[in-house]
Amino acid sequence: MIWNIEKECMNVSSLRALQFARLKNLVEHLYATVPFYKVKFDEVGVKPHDIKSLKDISKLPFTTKSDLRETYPYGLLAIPQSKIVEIHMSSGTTGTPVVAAYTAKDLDDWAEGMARTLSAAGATRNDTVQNAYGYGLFTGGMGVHHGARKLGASIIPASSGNTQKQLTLMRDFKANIFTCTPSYAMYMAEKAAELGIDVKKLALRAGCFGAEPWSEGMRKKIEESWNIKAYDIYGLTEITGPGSAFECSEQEGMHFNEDLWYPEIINPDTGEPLPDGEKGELVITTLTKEGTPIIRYRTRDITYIYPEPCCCGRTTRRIHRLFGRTDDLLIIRGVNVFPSQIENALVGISGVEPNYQIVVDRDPHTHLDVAELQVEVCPDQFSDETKGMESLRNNISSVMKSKLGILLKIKLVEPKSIERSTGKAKRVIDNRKI
Ligand code: DLL
Repeated sequence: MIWNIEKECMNVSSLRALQFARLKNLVEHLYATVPFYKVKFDEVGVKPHDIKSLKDISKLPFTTKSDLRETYPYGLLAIPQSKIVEIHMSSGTTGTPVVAAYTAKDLDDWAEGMARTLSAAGATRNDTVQNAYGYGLFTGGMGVHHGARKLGASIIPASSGNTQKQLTLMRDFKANIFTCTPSYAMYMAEKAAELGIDVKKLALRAGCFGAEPWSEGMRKKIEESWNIKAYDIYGLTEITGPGSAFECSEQEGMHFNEDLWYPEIINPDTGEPLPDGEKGELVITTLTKEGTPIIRYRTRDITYIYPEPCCCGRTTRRIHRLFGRTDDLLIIRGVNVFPSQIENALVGISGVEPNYQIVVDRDPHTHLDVAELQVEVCPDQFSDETKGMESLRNNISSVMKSKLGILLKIKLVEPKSIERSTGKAKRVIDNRKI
């Protein structure tokens, strides 16, 4: 269902006019009020009056993660601090955290993006949404929460973890929609089977999954295990958390809420803008954000924008399911591979679970990369019999070779031995960087 027909199905030229008006406002405001942006604009010699059309956005400088880190905590605030009502942050596991500060109006826009997302997955005010994204500084929990409030649904703010209780809540409160990372959805299904709970008999119809890379193969697996429709949803702390883009019932790419957040695709090596249909790095500008607005944020996420409109009736452009992040790209002996490609190949192989980890090392003598794919064998297939395990290993190796073009060392591991995640799963251990 379409939550906001006026905005989501807007005539394209009116949408472009709205985006331009918002961009112009933003640029003028930031140049006048945020010293960080004034310096950046002056460095590239661009003034607000140079932005005469939407296309001129490409004249503006990019903002990067290190810019955000260097201005921690409040260097990008574009409004008096007294107007800030909520603060979120990235986990900061790889350095200084990145801060996003919201005014009441920003929260309303975020809720709008998330209400559109939930509505597209079929949620209505009569439904119960069980939210198993983590609550706290992470944007997943609160983002879905604000959106479900706006939608008028009943929310179970379960947060992540406590899996047995999650399943009890789902059953007792007859949740219709649930939200969490795809890897947690898989883990929950596994736990339910252990506890003898048939999740297919629950009242669930759909789930909104995101916050980490996942594949079409994984979608099918989740849909089958739970007997639901599984929707891909996208967002990031720096821009707004979940709600930036979402799938509709066509499940053919994610509609970008582009009246609020403007997407571009650029060549990650040159920074040149790419036309719709071409794959590159997603760059996002917040068009209405008051607290910590961002111009041309380099997400490092790789995707393309569909050149043709969706048949659902929405006019907002769609981004393709994410291929991966520029910083997650594994270059193994010169071949480029994203972890989600490995996952997609893996889910088609019988006898193994889609629980995996890739360990990459560099041989100290040959200086060549060595990648080991650790895969869990299904409980009913696991045995001490070497022959059976050997043929499974060979099968995985040849599927990887033919689908990805790389030779991986395959290590079969015991069922349930790879650590489960209730949030974002860690799929890659790259020892080359250490
Ligand atoms: O993960 C926001 C979010 C929460 C999105 C809940 C969807 C659902 P961060 O922790 O800042 O924010 O991580 C953002 O996660 O740049 C992508 O690399 C990745 N990501 C998010 N959604 C998807 C997705 C949240 N659907 C980073 N597919 C982004 C693949 C995703 N990767």
